[in-house]
This record gives sequence, structure tokens and C-alpha cells, in this order.
Amino acid sequence: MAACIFCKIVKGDIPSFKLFESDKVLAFLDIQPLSKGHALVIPKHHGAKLVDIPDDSLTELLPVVKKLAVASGAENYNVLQNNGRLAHQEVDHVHFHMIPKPNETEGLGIGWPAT
Ligand code: DGP
Repeated sequence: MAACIFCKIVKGDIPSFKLFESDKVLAFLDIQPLSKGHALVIPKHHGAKLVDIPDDSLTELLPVVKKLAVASGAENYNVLQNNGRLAHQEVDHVHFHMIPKPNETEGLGIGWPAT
């Protein structure tokens, strides 16, 4: 979709710090991180909400979220996926947030990239 920010990131028209890439999935650092290592995992196929994404793309997303959670080194993290404005979705291209919750003793980011 031409006007979609995340489609532009997929095409390389907007730069991003890529963490993982496959035929169907891209992961990159969030530009407005809530913590160090805050990552976004998206299907390359454009769809605004979860229900718009083909199952074969969806099934590839969660293992990548898991891979990034492990690579972050965080023992504590949130995985979020917002759908619609009332649910705080700002970018209308499906994305999973993987948000490490660092404590004072654990290091973060050492595992990037997660390939
Ligand atoms: P949400 O509220 O769930 O739609 O979160 C959208 C996230 O996307 C938000 O945390 C900021 C991030 N974001 C928006 N534009 C860009 C961008 O151009 N590059 C990157 N890396 N992240 C972006």
C-alpha cells in the first residue's frame, strides 16, 4: 500500500534498524521505543488489522517475536498488538510490539540482530 509507512520500510524507502527478515516477515526497532530493544514485528503483506492478514503469514510472526524476546536477553517483556484507534493503533499495518522490561541487573540488546 503506497501510503503506508511500514510498507515503505518493507520496500526500503524509509530506513529502519532491521533485526530479522524473511520472505513474509520483517522485524525492526521502534522509532519511539518504550525501552531499549523495543522491536516491531510485521508481516510484509499489508493489512491494517489482525483479521486482514493471511494465516500463513500470521503463523510466521509469533516465532519471530519469540526469537527477539530471547535475543533481547530480557527476563521480562511485553508483547502487544493493537487493532483500531480505540485500542491505540497508530500505524494501520499489523505489528507486534516486543517491549523488553529491563531491571537494574540485566543487560539488553546484546543479542541483536536475532538471525
Ligand atoms: P501502534 O500504536 O501500536 O500503532 O504503534 C506504532 C509504533 O510504530 C509506534 O511505537 C512508533 C512506531 N513507528 C511509527 N513510525 C515509525 C517509523 O517510521 N519507523 C519505525 N521504526 N517505527 C515507527
